[in-house]
Amino acid sequence: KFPGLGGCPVNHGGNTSMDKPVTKWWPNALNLDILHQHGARTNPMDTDYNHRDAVKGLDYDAVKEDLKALMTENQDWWPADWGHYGGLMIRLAWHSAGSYRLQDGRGGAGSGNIRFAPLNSWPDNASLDKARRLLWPVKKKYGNALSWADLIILAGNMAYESMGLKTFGFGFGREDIWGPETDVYWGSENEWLAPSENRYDDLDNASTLENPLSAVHMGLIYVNPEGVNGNPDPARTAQHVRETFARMAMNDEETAALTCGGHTVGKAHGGGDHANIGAEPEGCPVHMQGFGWANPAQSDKASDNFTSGIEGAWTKNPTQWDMGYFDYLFGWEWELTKSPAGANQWKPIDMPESEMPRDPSDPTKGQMPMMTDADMAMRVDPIYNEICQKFRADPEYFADTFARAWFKLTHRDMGPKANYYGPDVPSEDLIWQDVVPAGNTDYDVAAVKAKIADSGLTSAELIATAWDSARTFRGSDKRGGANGARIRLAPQKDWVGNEPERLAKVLGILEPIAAETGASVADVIVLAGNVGLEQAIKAGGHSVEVPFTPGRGDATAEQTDADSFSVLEPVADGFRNWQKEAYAVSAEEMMLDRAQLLGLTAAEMTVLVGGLRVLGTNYGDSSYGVFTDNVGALTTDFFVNLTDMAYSWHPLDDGTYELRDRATGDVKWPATSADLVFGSNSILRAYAEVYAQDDNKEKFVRDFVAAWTKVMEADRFDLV
Ligand code: HEB
Repeated sequence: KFPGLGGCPVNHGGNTSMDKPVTKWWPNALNLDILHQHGARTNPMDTDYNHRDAVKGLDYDAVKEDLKALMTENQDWWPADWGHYGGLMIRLAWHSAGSYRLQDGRGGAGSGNIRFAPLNSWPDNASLDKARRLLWPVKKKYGNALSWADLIILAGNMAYESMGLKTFGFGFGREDIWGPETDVYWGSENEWLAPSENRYDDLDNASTLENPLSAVHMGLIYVNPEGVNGNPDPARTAQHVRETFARMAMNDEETAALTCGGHTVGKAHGGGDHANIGAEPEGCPVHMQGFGWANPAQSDKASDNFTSGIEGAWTKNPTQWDMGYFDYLFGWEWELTKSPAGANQWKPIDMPESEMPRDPSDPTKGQMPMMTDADMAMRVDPIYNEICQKFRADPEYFADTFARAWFKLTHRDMGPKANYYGPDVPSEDLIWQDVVPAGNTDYDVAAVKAKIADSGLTSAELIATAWDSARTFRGSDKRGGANGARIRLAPQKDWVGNEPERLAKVLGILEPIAAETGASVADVIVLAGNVGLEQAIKAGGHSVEVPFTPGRGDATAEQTDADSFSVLEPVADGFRNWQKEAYAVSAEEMMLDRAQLLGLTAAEMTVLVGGLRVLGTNYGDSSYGVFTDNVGALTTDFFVNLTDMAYSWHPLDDGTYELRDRATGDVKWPATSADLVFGSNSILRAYAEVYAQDDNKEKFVRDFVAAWTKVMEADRFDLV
């Protein structure tokens, strides 16, 4: 032993737990880790694993049969209510899908993220670990062909089918991730279910909920079932139901269908005492094996299951798809009461035992049904009430509206229909799928390029237009992008960020070229970018070809749900050094967010920004960050000059910066923080240095072209 080396002899120099990240000292640094999630290092599948191909090998009918059978195979460690797990499986599917939010497309069922923190441990997801353990034998049996993400939604569908609802369809295509998503902002609170005031400007105005959040509390999927901040008031709750569901792209009718159809089956679990319930899966001691919310009062009787603290079923026959929800909601008067666990809920006045649903573990006994405050909102809110009356009068209409809304809920984050596979994919096109018709591939690409080159448009105009058409893509829900050429339709053509005048001029020239050559406008816009880029590469002294794959289609206005496109509007674009107005969030954070949605790595973001600056494609032709005297040539000048100690850097009062000649003090170039961050952030600087190096001039061009092509093709789901 070396003298002086006392203390613990065990080597624990590895930073092995989450409480002391090495970067904790600088909490304001950019979190570039969000660009590097779910890589080859986390994925245990073989490198040639292809989910689409794997699904082809699945015995789909057998999976469906196994799932239906599982619904009624009781397990003593989590007994089935009335011998049927359908309600639980539907809640699992709904909570997986329900984390989706329209504003940034994040959340949703598409990745199996509910297996990981924080979602696996959200208070609102209590007991859903039981549902996944019940599904495990099916996952184990069908293996790689059946992702958890697909399985969870399919289980919800099979639950409904086994209870008598004809579902609208099912698409495979959700590939699992293997660790927590690090990019999703779920709110700033440090306390589960912290008061809603934290995330609203004005709690009486539901629309003031902080964007892009779509739940009223940290750790919840939507609204508090007991009322706003736990205070029952169905009319007030209705406003929050409306807002939170709108934030996942659901209108009033879909919202009412989902809520009523969801609670047509299953029950709430609150027979015990919340205080005795153990830790959530992520917080459990090792011997709990991630089996959370341990309940000391649990027996082999389903009536002991504890989840939300609310207790009771919503209908008389909670294992059947029927109209029972409306029969209760409108057939009885309701009064406020408390569950055995002390939760606020509503109870029917003077309901005889014969009218009640059965006790979940004893069919000889009736059990008092209940409504949550959110259910009462369906009755009390005039709009929801009217919709419910329509449903009540027309059970087929209710079933169809529900089935469609359920399909949308469980598939919306998968993007266009090209991403679904399997025999149950519905053939009907749905407006929210952002339909793009198949495009022509049979035209003379070289001839189109020649016409573009002769059009008189500058390379900067060509490149900026192509970029603008593609940059709306977001991998979160696979919406946006160049395919469909929706940039020529309302609302996109009028977005300030698209420079409507320049756009109209460019499209006025490109659209006739498309018409003459048989290429789609979408293809011509991307090709135009490539033509501009090839000119700039040549001007920079290199010859690198920009790849192109024809086949994009042109969507029509009828195929475009204009309202739901407003969320794709860029309010800032660090790649074109622009923001619509001043925001509380920094320009570089917004750039990072966009890069993450585009699926870029930090190196790709770096090479794209540095390249686009010298191409002269800044918004409004501004000179921020254009660190070159040779605008329009694709060179490494941005990086060379950013890292050159010949210049000094100076903040100005308006929030922008200047690079000055260190010797003379002369102002050389203006800059924004979205430029300077590539020199100040040590990680980005490392990439900037790579591209400033003398030996990487050509690598820079190749890397730029690769990243450019990745963005242009991010939405080419048809290319698989
Ligand atoms: Fe629901 C359950 C709430 C919506 C489906 N929910 C439940 C509960 C609660 C609630 C609290 C109980 C849990 C326990 O277990 O305890 N929800 C709610 C709210 C809302 C809702 C607040 C908003 C309005 N849901 C919903 C939807 C759906 C649903 C949308 C679908 C579609 N839920 C459901 C189900 C259930 C529930 C199925 C049952 C579960 C069992 O059975 O387990």
